[in-house]
Amino acid sequence: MSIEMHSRRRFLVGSASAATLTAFGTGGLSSLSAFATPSRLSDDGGSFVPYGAAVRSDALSADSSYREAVIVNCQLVVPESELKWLELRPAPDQYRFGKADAIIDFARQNGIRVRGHTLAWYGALPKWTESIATRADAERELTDHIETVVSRYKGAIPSWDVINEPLVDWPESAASLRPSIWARRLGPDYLRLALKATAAVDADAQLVINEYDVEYAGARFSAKRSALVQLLRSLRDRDVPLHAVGLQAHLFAGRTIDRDGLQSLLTEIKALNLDVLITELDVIDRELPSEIHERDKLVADLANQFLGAVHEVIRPKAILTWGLSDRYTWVPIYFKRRDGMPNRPLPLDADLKPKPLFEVIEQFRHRA
Ligand code: 9MR
Repeated sequence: MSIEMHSRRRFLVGSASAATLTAFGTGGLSSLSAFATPSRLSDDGGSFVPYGAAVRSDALSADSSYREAVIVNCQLVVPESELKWLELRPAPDQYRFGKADAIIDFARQNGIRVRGHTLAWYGALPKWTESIATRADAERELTDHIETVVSRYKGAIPSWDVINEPLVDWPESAASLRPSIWARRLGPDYLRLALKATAAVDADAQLVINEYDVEYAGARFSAKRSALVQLLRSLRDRDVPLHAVGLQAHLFAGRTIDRDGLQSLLTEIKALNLDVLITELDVIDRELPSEIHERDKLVADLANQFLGAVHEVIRPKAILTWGLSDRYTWVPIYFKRRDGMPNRPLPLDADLKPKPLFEVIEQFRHRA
């Protein structure tokens, strides 16, 4: 077994009950000492799975009821965009940390843990990265970025989606990588480089590969599962540090969850001694009926089916939804409803009231 084994590392549930309301974004972090609070993943023997959500810095700063809902409900947060290259790297020689710092400051002041998303992805890259021309330049840019960002947040971000969405939609094998600047210039080696660079800076960080479309029935999705397993094995065989797989779980109402396929994937992941996190759960409700009670129930049922299948094989180390409230969700960008009604993909409705999906997540968090 050559993958570093860090399954003992768990998210320690933050003391959200001791949360205090603090101003958001009032100057951000003045110095790195602000990150001194120990927040590494540690062995808490936790009796329940921490819940968290992707958060937006602009909404945290402008919307106090949303901010309160995050404090009350989340043990974990992940910046929805603020740690992506597009936000952090306006120019090759420039880093812009203000928005990410503000989220981390908010989390720290409220006893909430932070996950980092994401270091090596094909998406949300600034235009200038397209001009990275050589292998050596790509290696230098990727490594410098990881060293700068991960060291800045060492101790404050104990878990990173180092790699996001590495595989194409219908992969033939683990070699079917999405054509990003990293894959084009460095080939599959970009995965190893990114993971090793992260581990070199923060040996205690939980390193995660985050992927989507691994839960459904159909040839495309089973190809994705096989390629992902192959990819994980090849990293293990080359001693690449990796601790967990993130299942995004953007669940499409209208697609069928392949219970057996998903469970075989999880069994393979478990056999590799990797942990599992649910990282971006939400339910894309475009195809669901208009009536709200019925729709909310179907949304909850789908999540229940998915989490039930996962839980029979492995207890996830965390459950995060991609947003907390229907007030702030990415879903309508791509999946607007045809009846013109707002999407309802998340645990709290647009008035921040809990929906049946919230109860489903609560049940799984407390299941042994
Ligand atoms: O929700 C995010 C949206 O606000 C951003 O515009 C977009 C591009 O950065 O990314 C969305 O988040 C994605 C995440 O980073 C990776 N998995 C899919 C998420 C939804 O598209």
